[in-house]
Amino acid sequence: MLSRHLARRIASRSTPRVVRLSHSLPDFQLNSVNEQDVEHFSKILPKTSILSTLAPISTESSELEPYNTDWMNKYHGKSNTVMRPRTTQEVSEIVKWCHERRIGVVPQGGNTGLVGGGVPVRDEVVLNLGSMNKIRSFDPVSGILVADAGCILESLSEYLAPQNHIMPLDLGAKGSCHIGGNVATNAGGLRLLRYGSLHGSVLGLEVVLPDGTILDQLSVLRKDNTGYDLKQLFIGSEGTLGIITGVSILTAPAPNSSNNVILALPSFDNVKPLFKEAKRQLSEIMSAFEFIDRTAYDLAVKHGQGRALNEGDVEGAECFVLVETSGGNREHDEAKLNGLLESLLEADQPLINTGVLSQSPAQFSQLWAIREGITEAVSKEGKAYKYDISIPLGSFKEVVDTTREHLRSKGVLHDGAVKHVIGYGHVGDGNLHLNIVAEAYTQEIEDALEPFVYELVAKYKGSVSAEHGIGLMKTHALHYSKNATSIDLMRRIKSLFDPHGIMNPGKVLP
Ligand code: FAD
Ligand code: 2HG
Ligand code: ZN
Repeated sequence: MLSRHLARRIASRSTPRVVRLSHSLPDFQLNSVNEQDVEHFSKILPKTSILSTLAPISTESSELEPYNTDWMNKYHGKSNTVMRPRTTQEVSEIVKWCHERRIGVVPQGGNTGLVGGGVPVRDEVVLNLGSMNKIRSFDPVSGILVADAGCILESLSEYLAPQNHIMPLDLGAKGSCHIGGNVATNAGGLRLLRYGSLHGSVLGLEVVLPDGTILDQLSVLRKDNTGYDLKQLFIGSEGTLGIITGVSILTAPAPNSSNNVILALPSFDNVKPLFKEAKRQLSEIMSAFEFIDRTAYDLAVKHGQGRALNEGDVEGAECFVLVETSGGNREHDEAKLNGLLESLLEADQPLINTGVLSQSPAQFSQLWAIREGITEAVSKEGKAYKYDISIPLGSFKEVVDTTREHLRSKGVLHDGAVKHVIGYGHVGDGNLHLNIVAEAYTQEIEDALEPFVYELVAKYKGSVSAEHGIGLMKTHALHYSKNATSIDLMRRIKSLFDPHGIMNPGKVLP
């Protein structure tokens, strides 16, 4: 018998805490903002859209703190000026001035990034896109949505719901992250298995280039084979090539029927055959296949994410898998999912111990909240070192276990240092989230983790970033996933777009 539970969906948001930046700062020579600059900015923007500790604005520095601190409270900048432009024209004029004056500019969306890319390294100005939050157009026939880059992902989903469409991406940070930030980081998330990456669903972009020029490529065409596809360069460029101000994106028809189930597995070894079987039986209706190891599940429950499964359902479980189906016919889809569950439970050597199937939209959300809430739970438990790696699915557990053993051998796995080493993530995409949860960010732990983790990833011919990007955190590790020729080309592209190096300096490129 399958048991049933209630569920609740929680959108994540930041919880400010104080920490230090443990990286050595990258070297770049740019000018600081002075009072004449602020005077000039206040001719472009209303004073209410500028926060600056300098005259004539003179804001309290504490008001700039949220823009200088990342979601994890791991990275801290020292910007004295934050601007919140409302139009592309305003962005263009600010950037033009910064280009002429050689002032660094950090594009910032919802500031939910997990690699330190959205906050300044030193005293660059922050351009927060939060006031550019209008929907420009939506065509319910083609499903193409054009929106300002500062629209919050969840607001776009809410706008689309009555029009029977959904965004092609979804992530735990949906309540805060911006569509522009999603594009800039090429965010993956929970729907990538079904709808693919933003490299496919983004149809066009409007971008302010580092000299202030507005590049209008806000196409609403599905097909356009006219030479180099420039927009692709900005997808995943993490604000280093320009500021995305508008996004044209292909949304998907809302599925008529969605179901989910959390399966408890006695052994990690069963994940791979389970994935194969789920794909075979569910075929076109399988829309997510997410992995949660036992410690990650326990942390989610401990910190109130979703609602705990019954004791009996989790007993003896080494890990969990959340399977979602989305399709067009409730009866057909439920019959398929029930068929899968029955065959799994009735097998001679069952791959699962039990399954918890949602029975209502509320329960559906409650199950998702366990998986989506792990990041929030981890941040409540301690300070997290986060590695979002692409490796072969069969090696997920090995990587988590090897890392834990390595930390033990280095003497940092004990009370007062590393508390947990956990693994979870997007099995369907081969993307493991390896989180090391510690009491504090310390050099000793960082030295024990790096380059160890990156070398482990290289051993599996994986990627050091499956979805969160390089930001400030991984510039020194880029070479594990990109060869010298690729990095050289990246540098040349960067200097073509941004010869003075003002756009998000110190990020992505080593
Ligand atoms: P920010 O954090 O503000 O910025 C991120 C980077 O993009 C920075 O380099 C910044 O300079 C640049 N940038 C932002 N806006 C623009 C712009 N308009 N133009 C140019 N550059 C810009 N990521 C995933 O991929 N998958 C997940 O499932 C996922 N889940 C998450 C869950 C939680 C709880 C949290 C906190 C984060 C999660 N993330 C995930 C990471 C993060 O949310 C995503 O990377 C998100 O896309 C960042 O959007 P943002 O608006 O917050 O960008
Ligand atoms: C997720 O898949 C996000 O939940 C966040 O990408 C992962 O916090 C993390 O490490
Ligand atoms: Zn993820």
